[in-house]
Amino acid sequence: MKLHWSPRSPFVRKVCIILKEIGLTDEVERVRSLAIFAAPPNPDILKDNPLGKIPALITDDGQVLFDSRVICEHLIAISNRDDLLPEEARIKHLRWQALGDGLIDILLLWRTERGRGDRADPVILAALETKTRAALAVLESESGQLLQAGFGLGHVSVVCALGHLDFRYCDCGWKAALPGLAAWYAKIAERPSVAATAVVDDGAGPAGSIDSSPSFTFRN
Ligand SMILES: N[C@@H](CCC(=O)N[C@@H](CS)C(=O)NCC(=O)O)C(=O)O
Repeated sequence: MKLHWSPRSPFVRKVCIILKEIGLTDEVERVRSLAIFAAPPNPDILKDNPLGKIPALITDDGQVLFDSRVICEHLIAISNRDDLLPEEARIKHLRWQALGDGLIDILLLWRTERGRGDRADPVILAALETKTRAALAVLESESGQLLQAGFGLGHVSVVCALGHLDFRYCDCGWKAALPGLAAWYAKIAERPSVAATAVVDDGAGPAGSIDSSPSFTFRN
């Protein structure tokens, strides 16, 4: 299998966590693929994914799979790890996945908009901040359920969203403001598949030109 991959991408990390969980990490050739929303699409990615996004997985029988949701479901289906998306908790996990993935989308858009400097639209910036706070508030209110439920696809997505928040907004203070979620995150971060896939900035691409200092702070 071949995976369009980046050590910074929270969506790629979802796939990497599932690969670790099912023991297939070594079966995958990782291709460092630079995907930037506000730049011309990478032709190497476009060849496999017309949306120009990562992750995209090319399976051994030549299927090209995207996006992370489809790839994760495919990997779970070919493994014997039904517990990662159990029938009786399927909707619960898919909903958490929708929330985690949606939060990642918002955080990525927010950074892109801020990267426009003086041309950034204050209405868009404010809307993205409001949605970020709202999504995190829901996750805080559900942190007890996250803790109790067996580890699965929903957790994967939420932990990747929070990892991305830590990566790009490390000083925003969410852990002090959202103690239930922070406690769950600290526990899940010890899980081998989560620990082994921690986000790493390899410095590739023009990302350094975007101001990545936190633009918001949590207050209780
Ligand atoms: N819904 C997609 C989102 C993938 C995504 O947005 N990936 C980012 C990298 S983290 C990307 O490729 N961005 C480039 C672009 O949007 O053109 C998924 O779950 O895989």
